[in-house]
Amino acid sequence: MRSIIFSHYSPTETRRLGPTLDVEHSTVRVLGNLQLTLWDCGGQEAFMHNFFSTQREYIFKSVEMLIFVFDMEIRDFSSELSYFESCLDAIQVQSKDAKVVCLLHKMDLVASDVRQSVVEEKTAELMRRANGLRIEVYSTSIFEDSLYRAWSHIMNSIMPNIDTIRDHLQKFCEVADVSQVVLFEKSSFLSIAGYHLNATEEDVVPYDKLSSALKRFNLALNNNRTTSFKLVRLRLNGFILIITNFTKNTVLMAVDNNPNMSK
Ligand SMILES: Nc1nc2c(ncn2[C@@H]2O[C@H](COP(=O)(O)OP(=O)(O)O)[C@@H](O)[C@H]2O)c(=O)[nH]1
Ligand SMILES: [Mg+2]
Repeated sequence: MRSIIFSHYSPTETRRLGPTLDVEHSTVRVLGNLQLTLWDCGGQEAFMHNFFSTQREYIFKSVEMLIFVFDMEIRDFSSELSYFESCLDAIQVQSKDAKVVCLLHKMDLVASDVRQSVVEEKTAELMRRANGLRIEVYSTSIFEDSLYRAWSHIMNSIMPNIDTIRDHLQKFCEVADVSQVVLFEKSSFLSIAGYHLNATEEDVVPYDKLSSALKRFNLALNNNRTTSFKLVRLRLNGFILIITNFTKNTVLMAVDNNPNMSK
């Protein structure tokens, strides 16, 4: 997930990545000067044991968000649940204000006819285990748009000033007299925020689909990863869509569902 969102890998290119051992630290820059520090903690038993004993404070102190990834390929969900509970215990002591997100990951490996019931059943079980603590659960797959839905949410909920950005987008939408605007972070294409005005629900383009489509489009344009697109303009019957570089670190999409010639 990290390689796709922050290092421009395609999903198939991640096949050559080996499993994470111990803790892999990485720092990604988003929006220019916002620094996101990711600690990717390997899930093997020996490492987990250390995280909860000798490394407990080192791992769980000063955490802003705990993201617990459940691998849907692993059949033994109950042992994963007991790790999850141990994480919750540790985080509540070491970083009591940390947000908690659970990802039901590799969802593509679950048969499509049982996916919804699997998600509902696992979400209910996680809520029970969280015992009143606020948690959010997303299903994800590196091959699907769901990856962007979950990670946009993750980024938005730890980003400062998100409400101010939303207010500005609302004003932009009104002043430019367009139906929808969405702001994307330029390197990851995660959606930061959006606003729509006088647009029916079915006219509103879902952000996760946009992020995923933009990422694929950019990868296809940009095999050597040195350039990025500057402007996309689509004019169809009763519909104009513009995606453009906006600031140094953002890309803006604007959609007008009721264009008239005077605009
Ligand atoms: N089918 C499927 N494979 C995935 C997904 N995410 C990661 N992988 C594969 O899983 C393999 C190892 O990655 P990962 O599970 O992250 O290893 P970990 O570090 O031990 O958790 C790689 O070959 C990835 O391509 C997914 O959503 N679906
Ligand atoms: Mg890994």
